[in-house]
Amino acid sequence: MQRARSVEVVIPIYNEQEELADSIIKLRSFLKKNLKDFNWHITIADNASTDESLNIARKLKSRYTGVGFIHLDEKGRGRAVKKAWQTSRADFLSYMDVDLSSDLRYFRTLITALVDGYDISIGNRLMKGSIVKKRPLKREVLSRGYNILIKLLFLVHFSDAQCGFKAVNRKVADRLLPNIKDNAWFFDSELLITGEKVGYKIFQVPVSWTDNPGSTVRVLKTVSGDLAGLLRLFLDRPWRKINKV
Ligand SMILES: Nc1nc2c(ncn2[C@@H]2O[C@H](COP(=O)(O)OP(=O)(O)O)[C@@H](O)[C@H]2O)c(=O)[nH]1
Ligand SMILES: [Mg+2]
Repeated sequence: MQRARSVEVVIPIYNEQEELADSIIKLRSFLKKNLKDFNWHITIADNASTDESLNIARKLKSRYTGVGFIHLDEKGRGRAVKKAWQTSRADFLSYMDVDLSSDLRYFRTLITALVDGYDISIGNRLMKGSIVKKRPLKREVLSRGYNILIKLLFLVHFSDAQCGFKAVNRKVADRLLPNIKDNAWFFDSELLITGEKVGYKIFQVPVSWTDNPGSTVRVLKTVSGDLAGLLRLFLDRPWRKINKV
């Protein structure tokens, strides 16, 4: 019999003491029920939380099988996802936001796309078939504008760089990830732009997204980080130096 393939589900967190336990319990029972044919594991990836998050993560690890955590001192969601993916030996590496804004029922599709040969699989809130609830107009407009800019600058085909619901295969984790420089919010965009340019195949899943009002995103700071990141990629064109195989 073929060995069951393994999936790492990373939950990056920063000061999430309110939501962390409920989300992990919900996610774990979802995986138990819907990913029986995979060896799954959850990693809570905390950096720099100053609330009770780390203690809660510790308790969750000791109480539930299949749950672990890592802790980093420096902030940055990209840093946390990168470290957790690079530490894991799973066949497929995924991450999702702790607020479970993207409905879990799309998670299986995200992973089976990789089983079917895609290299990167992403949730998409802007494509036909997606459902978006309670998203503030400002975030919606910024998101659409940002993704149009990416298309114009880099002539790529994916259309939602920033949805917190993504997965990659082992090859991407081993070969592409070490070349991704951003450690904060631009990490996702850099991974996708560079990935597509290098020739990795990207699958997009239209998701059902319910916005969570407790955002950790500082919009202006994030926008300026994103624009600086786009400029860096546009000038450096790092994909020219990356070998896919
Ligand atoms: N590890 C880590 N996670 C972070 C950091 N900043 C935000 N996050 C997590 O990133 C996810 C998305 O954040 P959220 O505030 O929901 O973003 P929004 O939905 O775009 O407003 C959540 O799980 C946050 O806890 C950080 O510095 N480090
Ligand atoms: Mg959110």
